Amino acid sequence: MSQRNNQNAASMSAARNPSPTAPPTKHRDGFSLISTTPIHYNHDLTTTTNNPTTTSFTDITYKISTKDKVARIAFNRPEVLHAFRPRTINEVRKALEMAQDDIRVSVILFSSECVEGRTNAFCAGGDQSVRSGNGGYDDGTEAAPRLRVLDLQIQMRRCPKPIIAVVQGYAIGGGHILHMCCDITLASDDAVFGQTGPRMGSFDAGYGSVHMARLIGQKKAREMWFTCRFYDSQEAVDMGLINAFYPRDKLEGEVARWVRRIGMNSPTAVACTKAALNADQDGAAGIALMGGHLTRLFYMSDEGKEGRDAYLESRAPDFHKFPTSKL
Ligand code: S0N
Repeated sequence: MSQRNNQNAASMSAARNPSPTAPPTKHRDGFSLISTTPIHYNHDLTTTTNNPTTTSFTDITYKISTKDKVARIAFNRPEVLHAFRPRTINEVRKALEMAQDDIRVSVILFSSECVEGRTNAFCAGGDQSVRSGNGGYDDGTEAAPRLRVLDLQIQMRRCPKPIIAVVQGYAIGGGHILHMCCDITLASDDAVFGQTGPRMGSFDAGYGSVHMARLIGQKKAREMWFTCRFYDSQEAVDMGLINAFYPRDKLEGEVARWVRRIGMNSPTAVACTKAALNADQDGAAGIALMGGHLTRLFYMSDEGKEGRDAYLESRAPDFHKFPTSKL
């Protein structure tokens, strides 16, 4: 077994070897034992060369690591601080669908390709240069000016796999909202977070407002939107806007640690927890998603299978002979 696998296994068994005299310590969670070796992406699905199912992506990169069970979707428009146009959003939606359906993937990273000589950014929001005469976002790829960023936000909420935003530099406007829609945000120490809508003549009356208030509280959300101030990584952690930040040169390894730990945990438990945490904000659609997980598990139970078998065998079902039916 490799040193990395040894470390990862040790991190899981750390919680299973209690000493009768050891003082309690948070390090018993084994998190610090997990390898921080950067993730190696063995499949680059950005272009059709490696991915016959799609047209090539131009505005994003899309890679997966089968070893670490992770997909990485990254904005790739550094010349505009990764601002998104309609094409960009549609590519992210496609890649997210691929990652969601890929049984080799347990965790999804949402990031950006930072390059030397350019200001770092996760995403500077909607690309203002493709705003058409009537004000809408129009890059010629849709039949009408249309930016499906709200559809993307909902897709991210409905994705059963955890999505981690990896933020370097600016996360501004609609880019800031996308990191908030991720389940977890990890940032570099040079990250900057903010909304600009009221300064630019726009706003997000959906998750960009209500989910933000759930994250950082009503007063702070109103401050962020009404003043359009920017906040650094420390301020973002302090207000609950992000989970953690690291020095830039350590970020990749620390992200790998989070990915590996989440990837070791029960996918069903993680998916059901995500659905439950979203359900109170997402109304009937959120409850339906939670119900979908329950139904999937029920179909696989003895009780669920008895209904199918009885129908196929033309007999009355006996649901009461199974331990799971004793409520
Ligand atoms: C981030 C800022 C402060 C960085 O300033 P800095 O370091 O001085 O860099 P710049 O020289 O300004 O930028 C470098 C190059 O990048 C281009 N650029 C930057 N941002 C954009 C952008 N958003 N669109 C197009 N180009 C951008 C610059 O022009 C520059 O290019 P060159 O080198 O050629 O001059 C600073 O860049 C800044 O303030 N940027 C604007 C950030 C902003 O206001 N973003 C919000 C835009 N609006 C939205 O996101 C709303 C859209 C949206 O998501 C939405 C739409 C419909 C329905 C719902 C939503 C929703 O919000 O959910």
